[in-house]
Amino acid sequence: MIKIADKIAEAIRNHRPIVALESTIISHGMPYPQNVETALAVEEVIRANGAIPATIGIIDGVPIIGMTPEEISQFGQKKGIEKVSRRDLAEVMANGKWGATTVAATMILAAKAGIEFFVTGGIGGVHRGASTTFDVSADLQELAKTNVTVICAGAKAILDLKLTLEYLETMGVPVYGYQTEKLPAFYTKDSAYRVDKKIDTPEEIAQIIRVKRTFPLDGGVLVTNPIPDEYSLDPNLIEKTIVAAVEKAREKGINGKEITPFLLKEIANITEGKSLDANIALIKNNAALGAQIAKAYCDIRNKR
Ligand code: PSU
Ligand code: MN
Repeated sequence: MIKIADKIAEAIRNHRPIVALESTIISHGMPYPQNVETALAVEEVIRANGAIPATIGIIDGVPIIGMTPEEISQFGQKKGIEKVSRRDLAEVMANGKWGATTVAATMILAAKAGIEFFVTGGIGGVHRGASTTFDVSADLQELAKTNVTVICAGAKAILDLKLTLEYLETMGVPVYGYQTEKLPAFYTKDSAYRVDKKIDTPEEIAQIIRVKRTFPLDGGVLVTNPIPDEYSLDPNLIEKTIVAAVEKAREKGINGKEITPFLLKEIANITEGKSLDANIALIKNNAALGAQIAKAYCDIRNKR
């Protein structure tokens, strides 16, 4: 029921390092044409760092593992593509629709294809005000149960980072900081919160994942990678922007799956594109690290 591109299928057979990429960031996370340019550039960064990229999305009801550049380009321009998380997967497939996969849905499809690493910008989490709205992204549940390592720049401060960390701890998901002890907050290098452990090299992360997988201990791993210094935005400005965006969403009564894309667009508008530049820079940065971790992991596994 899924289509794996020939190149990816061959790489899986030969135990080569593969890095999955999501498609919600293309259709809902960035405007055209930056979305397509970024998606293709991120694939290039992964190749340059010794791994094979596999962008995942749903076309005419079929999950594609390893979209072609043409498919990515169509994805970035087509209007009305549905955002697909775990809940939406079967319906979109059954009805032959196009679907943009979130972190949760991309993890599911990657795992089914046998891909163990996945790079994105930011994960979903526990939203501000979740004690009354109950808005907790399905990404967190997926990290709890699906055997994929997700490399990201932390979570946007549109979320309640403290509650997000508590939730991940409860669900048994380790949160590692790449060369940092503080949880990166997407647009900013750090936050007030500590990660579970600082890790300094891709090899060190690969060793831990190797133990987790051979033991085995089910579930995901979260690697958080700070945005490069030169792109890091002013934390006060970001906080003000986010408070304004969250307030506007509340006034407009936006909720459910619409809220994250709405907040992302609002923030891009308020910061006049600065947030978009930051977003592009951090995902490329994550792609390099993700490829290095995938490669280090394959080196360990293939040695035995
Ligand atoms: N956070 C970002 N950029 C994104 C997303 C989250 O900074 O593009 C997307 C991802 O695809 C993530 C999804 O999996 O939003 C989470 O949506 P929700 O909160 O509805 O689960
Ligand atoms: Mn939600």
